[in-house]
Amino acid sequence: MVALKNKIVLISGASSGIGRACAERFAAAGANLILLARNLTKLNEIAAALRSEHGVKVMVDKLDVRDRVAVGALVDNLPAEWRKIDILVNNAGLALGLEKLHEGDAEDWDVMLDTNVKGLLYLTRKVVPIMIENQTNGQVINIGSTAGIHAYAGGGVYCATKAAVKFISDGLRMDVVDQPIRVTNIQPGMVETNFSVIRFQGDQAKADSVYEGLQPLVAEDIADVVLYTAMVPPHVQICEVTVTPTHQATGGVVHRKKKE
Ligand code: 8X3
Repeated sequence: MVALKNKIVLISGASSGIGRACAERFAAAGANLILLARNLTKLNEIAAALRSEHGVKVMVDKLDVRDRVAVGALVDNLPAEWRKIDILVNNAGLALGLEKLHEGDAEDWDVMLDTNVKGLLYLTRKVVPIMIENQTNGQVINIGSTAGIHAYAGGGVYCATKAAVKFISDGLRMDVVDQPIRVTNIQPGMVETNFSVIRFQGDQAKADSVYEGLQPLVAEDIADVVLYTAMVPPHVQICEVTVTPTHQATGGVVHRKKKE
């Protein structure tokens, strides 16, 4: 396995959930981190904790990946010591609403498509050329979803964004096949983070009901898979990983324990 000490890992959406758990796992492995998210206060707190706990270097920046100009400026203005990005974790993403498509909110669609698809594209477009320039076994690790494999009712647009992540990953893998760069799409099923709370605009009871009667994954379960993916030898490419809780077979096929 490859040591991650002193590697540079850029993580989008790093202030919570899977992104934050990835930051913790990579820091524990000795990697230096560029953490990006909209919430700079949270990022600063996380960075301070990781620096003191693991002695790694952490750079933070406020970034909304939907802002193409800001993404470009951030990458273009990275100090030289931070420019040699080894691993890009495209994690920023969200689901909004669970209405029927014909009753859905077009503004929610814009946010999901702009963040999950276009934001991922903007960052990838800026970072992959650096990896090619450096020829240092770069890795792009995208956080897709089981929602990108099977659609579910009320999730049409969200599922479409995650299907896009799958096909962007597959297309990029072909485009860099002549380069020492690996591309991975990790497709988690149900992970209990703030994902459902955000989807239901802060309605905690509704969010809790998503995971009722089964043990969902936690963010660290996915971060462990991300870390493993980042540690395989340079001749190994993990193309796709699907991870679900034991009692979730596919998107909608779940077994829930009945309440006593
Ligand atoms: C999250 C998986 O099934 O909750 O991407 O949409 S699901």
